[in-house]
Amino acid sequence: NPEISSTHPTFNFKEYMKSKAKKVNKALDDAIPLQNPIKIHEAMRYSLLAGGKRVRPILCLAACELVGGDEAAAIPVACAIEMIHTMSLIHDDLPCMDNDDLRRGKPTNHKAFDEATAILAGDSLLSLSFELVAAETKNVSARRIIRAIAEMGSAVGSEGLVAGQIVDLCSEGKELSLDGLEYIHVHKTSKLLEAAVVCGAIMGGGDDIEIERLRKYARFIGLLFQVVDDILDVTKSSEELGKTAGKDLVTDKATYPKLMGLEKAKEFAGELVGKAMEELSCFDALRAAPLYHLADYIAYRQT
Ligand code: GRG
Repeated sequence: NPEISSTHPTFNFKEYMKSKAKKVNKALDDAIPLQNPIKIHEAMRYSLLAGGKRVRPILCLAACELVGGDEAAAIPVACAIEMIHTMSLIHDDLPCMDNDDLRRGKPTNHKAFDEATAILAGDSLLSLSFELVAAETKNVSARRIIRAIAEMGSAVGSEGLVAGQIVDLCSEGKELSLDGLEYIHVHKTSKLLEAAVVCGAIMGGGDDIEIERLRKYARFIGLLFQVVDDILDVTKSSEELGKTAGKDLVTDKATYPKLMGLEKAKEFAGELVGKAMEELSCFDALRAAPLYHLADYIAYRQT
């Protein structure tokens, strides 16, 4: 999108993403040494270091720096959020859930290892995420660390990811309304993106007004992420099939294009990216450039 690049001509988004992802990958690698018992640490590292886009930890670091914090203060929580995300992917792929064979271009954890190991790898990533924030966060007050830990907990539990997953599982084979679909996405996707941004702002020393504005920004981009995912599913499979109707228009799964039509879904995505960017307007434009670009990237990505 050339519009967003002309707003911040000095900011190189591609380089920014590359350098932040490199730092995150190094910190994740260091956080889990290949120690005894080898099998569990191998399984944790297998999925964690499998090369995701690292959108959540990058959002976390960007929010920390936007409110004037030092990136180092948010590295442990950024890694923790990626660990929670990876845990949710491992568990989501299990035979008792989505039963998927491939993730991040590789066999899923339970295929590469076995089901029991995959469950345990997820459990230990979740546990380590909280330990890391409590034990490794430096130069941040205990109050702020505790506040971030509470955010993480509510994002994962029965009011967060787990809520989205259980409602998703229970609605299989049933007709979903637009509100029902939004509930699932807000919980399965937005909650963790929200925790990433909010925890970054907490560690960076943000005040309550800044934190709440960034929370709203994250909610909009979380929903945006899913609406765009649904649109890409339709447009990609249409291209592949050389037809006008894509995969989601012919399967049972509820999606935005299916419930509101492709054009309206695209309009909705446009509205969400606008609303997300509006939440950034009170911040210094240059400092907020990474978060503007991240919203833009989520809206206009092709994969
Ligand atoms: C067991 C406590 C506990 C919780 C897990 C399984 C589950 C509950 C929740 C499912 C959450 C889930 C799989 C949500 C989908 C999230 C999503 C949008 C994934 C894709 O994210 P990307 O595109 O992936 O950022 P990469 O691979 O790039 O990181």
